[in-house]
Amino acid sequence: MHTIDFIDSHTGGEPTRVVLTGFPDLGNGSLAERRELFRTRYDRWRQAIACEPRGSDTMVGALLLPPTDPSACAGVIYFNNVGYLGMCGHGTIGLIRTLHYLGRITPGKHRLETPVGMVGIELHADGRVAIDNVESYRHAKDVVLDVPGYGTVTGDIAWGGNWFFISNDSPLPLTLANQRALTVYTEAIRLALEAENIRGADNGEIDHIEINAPSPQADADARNFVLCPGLAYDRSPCGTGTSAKVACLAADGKLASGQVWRQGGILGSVFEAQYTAGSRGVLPRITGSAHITAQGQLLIDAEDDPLAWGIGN
Ligand code: PYC
Repeated sequence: MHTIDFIDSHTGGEPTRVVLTGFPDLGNGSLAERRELFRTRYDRWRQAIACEPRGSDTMVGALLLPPTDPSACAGVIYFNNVGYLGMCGHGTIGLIRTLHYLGRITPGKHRLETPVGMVGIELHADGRVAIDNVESYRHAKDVVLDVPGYGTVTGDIAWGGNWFFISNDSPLPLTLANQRALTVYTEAIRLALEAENIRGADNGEIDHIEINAPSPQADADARNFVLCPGLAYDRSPCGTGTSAKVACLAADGKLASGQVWRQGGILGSVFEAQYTAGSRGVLPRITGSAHITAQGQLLIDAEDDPLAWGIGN
């Protein structure tokens, strides 16, 4: 029987499962190297932790690891029901909240090592977490897609720690009641990008689709609907998606350095974003809060349980 200690939290409704102990040794390489080892040798552990019956298609796992750079408070590899994420904004807010809950960090400034680079963190005394995300930039503007069943859809391609296609075109209002239809729509966009072999700057797969609309709530500047790689919608406003969005707003001259952008998600939860100029795009700061929801031990009965390693896709 394998045992894995974990803590769950949610950030604006989107869950994060921090894996504390019980994972196979991934060595001392860079986070990118350890993620590759995770992917090639231990992928079934991802499935066991993130997929049903222990997880779900919304679950983002955060494997807590020692950093290579001692100035970082931790290293992390994010994963979900279908694979691995470069960075994860809501997951980082959940992870920092978890480290605070465990008494491992106190309010103040910290650094977190991820496979796509070092991320600055500020844990506020009231529990809010600000992330100085990786440099974010727009790669392509006004990309026109022919999306079967929907017609022409125009959007930008931007990096915020993951690759995003960001559009204001929606056949329906962005409400929770429409989430199934919005999921089908955004999946059709993803398939159209794939069919036309449209990819990110580094040939990276554009595996997040973000639709934006004017906000129906007074405390946000816009509302989004974000389709994640595992085909679940992000319950939060999506930290990396907000970073990519801010990069596009900055590139269009619609958001000045230091100005606050309040990004609402489909549940009405809000992330605050602002940026300073970077060499290629913007250096975004995303602020949000998370809440602890569970602490426990996952059990993997590899001898006896035919679904011990989870239900993969
Ligand atoms: O908050 O960056 C994010 C994120 C990515 C996928 C789900 N949430």
